[in-house]
Amino acid sequence: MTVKIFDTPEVQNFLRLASGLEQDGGNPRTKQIAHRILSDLFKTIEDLNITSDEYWVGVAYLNRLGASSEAGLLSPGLGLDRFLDMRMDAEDAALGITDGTPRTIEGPLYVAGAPVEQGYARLDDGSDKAGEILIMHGTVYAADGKPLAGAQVEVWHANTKGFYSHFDPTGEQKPFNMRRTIVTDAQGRYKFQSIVPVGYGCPPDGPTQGLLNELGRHGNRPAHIHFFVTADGHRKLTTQINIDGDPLVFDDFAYATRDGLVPPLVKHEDNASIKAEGLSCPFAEIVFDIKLSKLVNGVDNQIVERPRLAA
Ligand code: MBD
Ligand code: FE
Repeated sequence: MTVKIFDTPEVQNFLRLASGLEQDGGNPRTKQIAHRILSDLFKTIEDLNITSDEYWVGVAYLNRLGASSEAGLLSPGLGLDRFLDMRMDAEDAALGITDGTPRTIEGPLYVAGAPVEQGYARLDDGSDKAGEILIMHGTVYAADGKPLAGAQVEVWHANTKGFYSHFDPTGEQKPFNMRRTIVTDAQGRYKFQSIVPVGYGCPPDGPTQGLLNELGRHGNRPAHIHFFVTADGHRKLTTQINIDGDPLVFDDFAYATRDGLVPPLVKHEDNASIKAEGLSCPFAEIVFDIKLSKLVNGVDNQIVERPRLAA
């Protein structure tokens, strides 16, 4: 049976009541958002004739999502992180801000407090024996095109199992393994040695993968490396590069791949190159320059504050 009650004064008044709009106190912005989301949900229930059984499946799902701390994982999986980026890109376009390295999503696995190094850092502790050595370097440029000395390049990535330190279910990684803050040298350069990461997969038995299964979607990301880049007078850049050649480069469950963020990965097997890096075996090299954008009317108009783990 299909009944239509959403547009009745009774239901419309009820929505205002449940959202606190008929009360003093509370937070007006929260009331506004709650009223809109609740209204859209009521309407969805009515339009799609969602049954009570289906509804309670959803409530149980939310409890599982929270209990497993996967809300920050489902969010990029459903494209919400990407949508927030699309909105920031559109804002930039409206302001005429078009150059600079493209932003892409932060993801849920950053940890504040990584060791700080000058110019160069070794990111991995050598314990991941399956790893191919990676040398990555580049120059950070100011909005005026000049190299930026003293910029902070925060970098974090997964190991060869696709696991991040501080979130590794095997417990194998030491704190801050494959996480560093590198301060650019006098020529604006950063450089690090690490291992080539492997792509991330959602926990197979978790609620995020569970919903993706219902949608007929996979929950995998191509191999990638995350960056925050900050410098005086500039907006913080949140971005990632993908490892070129990963079959999922343009099939990322979190939709973070962007043109300009898939730099070539060059394999070096000749002795001269190996020696020049002070290494003793073949390695992969990625060169990636970064260009920041300047503050807007003196402020970072797109800084994102969110709860983040600090260790
Ligand atoms: C990741 O490593 C990641 O970067 C994102 C966006 C989601 C899940 C795992
Ligand atoms: Fe990641």
